[in-house]
Amino acid sequence: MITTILMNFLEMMIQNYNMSNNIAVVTGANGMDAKSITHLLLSKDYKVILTYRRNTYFDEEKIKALFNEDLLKHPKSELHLQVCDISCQNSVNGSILSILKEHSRIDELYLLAANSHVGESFKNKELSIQTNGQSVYYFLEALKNHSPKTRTYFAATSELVGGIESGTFNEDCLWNPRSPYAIGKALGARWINFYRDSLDSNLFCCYGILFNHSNVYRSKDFVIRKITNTAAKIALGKNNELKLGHLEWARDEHWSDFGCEAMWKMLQLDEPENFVVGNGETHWGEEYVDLAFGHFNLKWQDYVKFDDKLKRPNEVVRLIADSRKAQEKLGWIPNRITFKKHIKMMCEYDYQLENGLTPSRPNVFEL
Ligand code: F7E
Repeated sequence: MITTILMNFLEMMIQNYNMSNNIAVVTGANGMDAKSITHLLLSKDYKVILTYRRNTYFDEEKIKALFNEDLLKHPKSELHLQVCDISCQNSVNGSILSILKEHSRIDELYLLAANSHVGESFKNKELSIQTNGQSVYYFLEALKNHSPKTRTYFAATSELVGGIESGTFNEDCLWNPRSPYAIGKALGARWINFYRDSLDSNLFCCYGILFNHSNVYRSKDFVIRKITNTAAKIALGKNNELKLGHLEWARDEHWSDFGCEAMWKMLQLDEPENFVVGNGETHWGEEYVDLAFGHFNLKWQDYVKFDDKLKRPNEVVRLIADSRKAQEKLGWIPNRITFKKHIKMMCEYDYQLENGLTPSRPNVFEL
């Protein structure tokens, strides 16, 4: 009798386990990509656990409010927050253990937290290596010991490339990291390969070399948002100049939600592989300012001023992706919106925001 009851109970547990939604942990709750992929995962009925570093700038209620609509639309989805300092091995290990204790398993882990400002990394070299590189080791070691079935995505970066004078960049090209940020990311990517290929771990883990990407969650210290936001302020008479380091840079820029879709697709493959993700077209700094100021019928030459203090000691000039592998194996589609439309959507959002309104995030999957 007791055996039958126990058997039934076990069967029920197994059934519940299999039927419950996928569980994903996403690091870096304050960042653009973490917010963007959380929208995507919630729309797929995931239970998402967003991690954040406890500091004075984190507003739990504000972050949760971003996802209210997703949770209402997808009542099976769930959102949870978890404190985790990725630069500390004890904190990473403790967070993984407490998530496993509370939620029983982790199906997918998205390592997106980083010190992501390339310019700033020259001032905080060691911290950049630790958060952008060594933290990957902390997570993979914790998974190896406590959750070896978890699938992990790590956000590598086109900054590994170091700039290319001509041609495009694919998965086989040599890296030439030119900033502490990129050196950290290179280390993180090497840890991924190590834990995937080494026989005593054999984890399902991979990285994406995402070229520049942005949306309205981009923070204003990155050049694209600095441009669209300041142009909007100038159009509203709230500002009268935009200070930049220079305009001699060219970037291959896609809308962040599309890059996040590629991350998710990478973790659905049968075998883990690394991918380059980018549109395959590059735009010079002058085109960025021309389109943004042009959107408000302004001439950028009347407002843009240059300041050498905003230049980097080591500049990455031109970046352009060859994402054919992602297109073939992930079915990832580049250039779903034009660069002009990309800038326009950010300008429109910033105009409303600076005008005291509460603009909604463009959902590019519904355009
Ligand atoms: O700079 C130049 C700057 O800081 C773009 C990060 O997400 O993408 C991003 O890195 C370009 C650079 O982004 C200013 O020197 C001129 O050439 O917007 P950014 P980034 O360095 O391309 C990659 C893929 C990542 O992985 C990174 O995490 O613009 N630039 N004047 C300026 N940049 C800034 N921020 N501010 C200026 O005033």
